[in-house]
Amino acid sequence: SPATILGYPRIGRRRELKRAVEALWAGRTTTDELENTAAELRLATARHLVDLGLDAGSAAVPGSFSFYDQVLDAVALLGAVPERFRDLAGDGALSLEGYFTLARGEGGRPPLEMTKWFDTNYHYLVPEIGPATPIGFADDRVVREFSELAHPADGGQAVVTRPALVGPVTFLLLSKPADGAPDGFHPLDRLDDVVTAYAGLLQALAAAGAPWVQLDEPALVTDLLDVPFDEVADAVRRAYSRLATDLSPASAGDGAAERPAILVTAPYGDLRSAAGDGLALLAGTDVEAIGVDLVKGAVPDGPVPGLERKTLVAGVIDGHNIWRADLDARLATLQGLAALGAGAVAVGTSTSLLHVPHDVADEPRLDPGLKSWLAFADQKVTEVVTLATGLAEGRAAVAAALAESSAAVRSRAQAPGVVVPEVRDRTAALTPADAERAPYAERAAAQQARLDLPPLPTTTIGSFPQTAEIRRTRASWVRGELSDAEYTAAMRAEIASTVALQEELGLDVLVHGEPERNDMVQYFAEQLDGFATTVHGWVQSYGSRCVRPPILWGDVSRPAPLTVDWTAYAASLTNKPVKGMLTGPVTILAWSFVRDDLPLGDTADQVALALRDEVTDLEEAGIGVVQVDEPALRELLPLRRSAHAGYLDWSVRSFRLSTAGAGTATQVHTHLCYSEFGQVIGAIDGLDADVTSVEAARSRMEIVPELADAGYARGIGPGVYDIHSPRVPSVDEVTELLTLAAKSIDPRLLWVNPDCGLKTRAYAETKESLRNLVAATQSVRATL
Ligand code: THG
Ligand code: ZN
Repeated sequence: SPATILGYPRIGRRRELKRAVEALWAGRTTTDELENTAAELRLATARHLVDLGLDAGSAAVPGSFSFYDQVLDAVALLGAVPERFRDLAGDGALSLEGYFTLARGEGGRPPLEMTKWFDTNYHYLVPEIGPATPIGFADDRVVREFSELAHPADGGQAVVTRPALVGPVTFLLLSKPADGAPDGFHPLDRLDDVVTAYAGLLQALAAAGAPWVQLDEPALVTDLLDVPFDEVADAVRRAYSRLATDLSPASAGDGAAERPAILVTAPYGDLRSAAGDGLALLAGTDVEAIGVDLVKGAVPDGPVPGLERKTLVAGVIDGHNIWRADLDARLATLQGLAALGAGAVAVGTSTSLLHVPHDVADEPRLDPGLKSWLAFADQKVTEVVTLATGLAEGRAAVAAALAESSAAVRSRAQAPGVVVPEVRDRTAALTPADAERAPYAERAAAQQARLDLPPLPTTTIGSFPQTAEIRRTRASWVRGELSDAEYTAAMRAEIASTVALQEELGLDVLVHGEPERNDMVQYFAEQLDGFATTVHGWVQSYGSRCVRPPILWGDVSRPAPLTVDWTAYAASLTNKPVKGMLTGPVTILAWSFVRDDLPLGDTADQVALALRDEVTDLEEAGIGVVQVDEPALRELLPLRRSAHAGYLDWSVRSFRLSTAGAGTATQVHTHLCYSEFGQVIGAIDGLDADVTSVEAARSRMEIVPELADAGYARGIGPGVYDIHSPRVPSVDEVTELLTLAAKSIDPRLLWVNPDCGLKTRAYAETKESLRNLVAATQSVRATL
């Protein structure tokens, strides 16, 4: 039985691609050099996957490379370039530089918008499609990448890959209408053009000798794209009837193949929903193989008509998390699939391995016990290969590997720290009252009496610019070149200068600036029991940017205060209120690898209680304002609507648990970003924070009336300037936005702050922008 994976990390084991791409952007290399580096990386990766056991000759190795993003790759393939960038696509195809310009913008031309990819921490670029957007088979990069590995120039091991692309239906469902598109236009209206272009690509791949192509259609597992299932189903039937039925397949055997065999995958969830059955839909097309996610999804236990003519690629190995699989159980699942009546079963991953780091063996500092429970991308390839052998040849053929896997699963279940009775007792004893604070009116009065803030109080979201010097200082401390005392002194100096700057600017609620934090989740994970962090466990977040998600492996508790010293130091330097800064439980889970042996809601409660103790300690240190950030509240929203209520219940409860220990006179803030609030607007109110700051500048405050309509009537800080670019907003601009916001909500509830933290900004523009923010606030205050 064949083994395959749906995709492999492309950033490189030591982030080679990140470095090469950023070197081009910095002008240190040429596009030719970057193309060479990328080609070497692709060849080495393909051969590495063959060494790990994937077949070299039968398209088991996916061609899943991307310079930046797979959705942007589809834009380039189609030449679907937005009007403002049209000059970059001479005869239809974008140059590599043009490709990066779409991703990064240039001068007055904003880049494509970036947004979350399904329920992951990966971000894709949103295509802009209108009635007149050019769409064709504009770029044969995919074919060249196939040929380069099938006929390597060095004469070494050839690898017949399976080019993996975003499918035509998902591409259009993730697109937004281009500026100027008429009302009622939907990108899906361009399906026929996109399919014609994909048909051209498939013909070119067939001519180059590609036996298989992979088209990813995760749009089939979500209800969140606001297109009814019937319309999606119609699009899938039309697309695959043209690609699979109308083009003659390789298997026709008459030597006139117009296309490779087609694998359509549906990663990230369940194909079946209340609205319709995506598995039956795909089984009714003429594609040769269907990839299903058997980690997040399930399949029926009886025959599916049409499947007898297809291969089912059973995604039994989790591409989105890092736990070593229980191979015995997985093999049983695979054997049970016989009831479906598929023509053949292949073993695969549930999603691309893009979301996990390369190799556990690269983590010498991880505890050996923990290490034995983990599978990163390379270990997952081995798991897939083992299961395929077991399925084909029987359990006995892989008995040793099964035994080893079972032993790891058992050792994990029994290991100290995985279940900590005191932690379990504490969550078991929770009652609804633990998530309740006094009524808002009472809190607001007590907080105003304590803080004595002016109308339209000004503040920032928490982080101040992370200068190269701050990063260097932290790095030398981590390497042991700087003593703890030297490090503390350096951070305190930074905090002192940040506090002085805020006083000089005239801000009302100050922050310490977070110079000591690397990442807003990793910083907490490094200090909490139950988490481990990695050295090389980088995962692509967007473009060349990566994160190292911590591993949440055991019951969570807080051995010592996390932030109190830094915050209290800042407070000692000023008479103004200083806001303590914490990351909320949902975001800590969303940006970590979470355990699979405890419901997420239970884990969230454990994290919430650790944070709750931190809030208490901050209060005891005299801190009167505490912000608990939840930028990822929307990210974990389940893809199926039927699961929303359950998710919102535990996520909101855990946030409230983390904050409800605060006294009535302590002001609780929260911060949310990434604008897509629509689907969680009720939950924002449910968080019961005294003040909520949100990203709003680019959407011109439209969230303010939306929140007001949803009944939100506590403090609200709609961001008045976009921190994602170095542009300094003028006093007039900020004044206008504030005036606009004050029209749709009681001005007494309004706060003034930037859209998000200032970590990625430089001091020059930060100072100027905040100065304008304060000036605008003063002029609007005068009108109240
Ligand atoms: N932390 C984590 N996840 C996130 C964000 C975060 N997901 C959403 C959003 N923020 C993604 N944004 C970024 C922004 C910057 C970087 C990564 C994700 C980044 N990374 C550095 C890099 O790749 O060069 C490495 C970081 C480091 O040196 O520690 O700049 O804030 N978890
Ligand atoms: Zn933010």
